[in-house]
Amino acid sequence: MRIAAVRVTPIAFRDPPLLNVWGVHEPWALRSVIEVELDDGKVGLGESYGDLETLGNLDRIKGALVGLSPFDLNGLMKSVYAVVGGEPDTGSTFPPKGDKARATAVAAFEVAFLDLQGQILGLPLHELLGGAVRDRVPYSAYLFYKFEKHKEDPGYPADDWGEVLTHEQMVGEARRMVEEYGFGSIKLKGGVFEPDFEIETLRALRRAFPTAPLRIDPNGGWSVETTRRVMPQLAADGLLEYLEDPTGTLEEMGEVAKFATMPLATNMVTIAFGHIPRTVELNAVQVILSDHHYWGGLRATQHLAMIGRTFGIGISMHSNSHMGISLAAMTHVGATIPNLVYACDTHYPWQEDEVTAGGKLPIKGGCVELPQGPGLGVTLDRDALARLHRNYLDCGIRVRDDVKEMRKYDPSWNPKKPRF
Ligand code: GKR
Ligand code: MG
Repeated sequence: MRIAAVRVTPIAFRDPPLLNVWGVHEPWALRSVIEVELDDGKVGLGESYGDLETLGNLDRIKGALVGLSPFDLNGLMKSVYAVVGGEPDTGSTFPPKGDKARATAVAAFEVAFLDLQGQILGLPLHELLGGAVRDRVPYSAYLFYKFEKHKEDPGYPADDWGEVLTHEQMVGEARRMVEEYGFGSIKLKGGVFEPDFEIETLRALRRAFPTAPLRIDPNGGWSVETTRRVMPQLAADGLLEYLEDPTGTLEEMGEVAKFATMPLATNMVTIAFGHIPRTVELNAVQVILSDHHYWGGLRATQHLAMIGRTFGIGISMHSNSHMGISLAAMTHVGATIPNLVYACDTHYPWQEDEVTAGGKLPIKGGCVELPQGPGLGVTLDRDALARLHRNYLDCGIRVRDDVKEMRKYDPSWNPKKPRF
């Protein structure tokens, strides 16, 4: 059984005007859908970023995969390494460069290869990954401050979450998330307003959800000194389960760790295996939010979890705007990681479109059940793929740019970090 064809299709799907430290989400989020087709017609699926650099790399690699066995994951690595060269890791998450670009390309195709392996063997992907230690994977309510609608008419109706710029509006957003999806943990995307304002939002959330673990993620928007100043407020009454990326560098996180009274988490400063020695040396983070899309795939995610066990670092999962192929992959691997000790992030509730057959995967009781079909357990809705690809062609966005989008609202917007 050999690979006969590989297709990479860029897609764009509706995304609400969610605020973060860089600015605001554009009306269209980009992804790519990877199809690896066998000579008997079976199709393995993957999902990755939709920026030009990632698309360029995936396109340049795909020819080299034709003729490989879908079980030949080392052959896949070799093909990727031959094309995406040996630049040093720049430490940048997006768009991925150098090592990150390689890990991103391996991941995109590895998921599709594993999907095929599962289909051939008639086994769900989590069984191929060593078996599930849980039958459902918990996710958290991922709360964003947001504008009511996009600045320019994107040609589709505004989302029905409305404006969320006050504490009360955020509690309303959280209530809806919890009611609709049953989430037990809550994460607030911060770095948007002054830390004192965002902490007041956290207190309002605490009053509304007295027992839910809370987190805040300012995406490196705070200085070490600001984090020191607000630490007593964050620590009061055990407000936070963990504090995610208050500051922007590994060294700064190491400084914060000296006075933090709760675990620190990251998806920004420890983002490659090469960062782990220094992370451990500084005791800079106690939770790594893994992301198979840039750590190098599902098996790399398991390796990361094993390293986490070695050093007493907890594992959870990071998310960007994504479709059901990614959610299925995250859920399969999440089910196999014993030390997945925190509910994972997902942007999924913010997405209205879907590219998988049967529509969006359900999130119930805050969890996604393990897909039971062979491989990933999801298949493509080809009409949806064509529609979302048409969106990509029409929307004009080729690289995500939250800064540019924010300047449509505020021409003087300066995305400098730390902001506070
Ligand atoms: O989508 O606005 C966003 C997030 O801020 C995303 O870009 C981050 O990568 O969600 C991510 C995070 O946890 O840092
Ligand atoms: Mg984060």
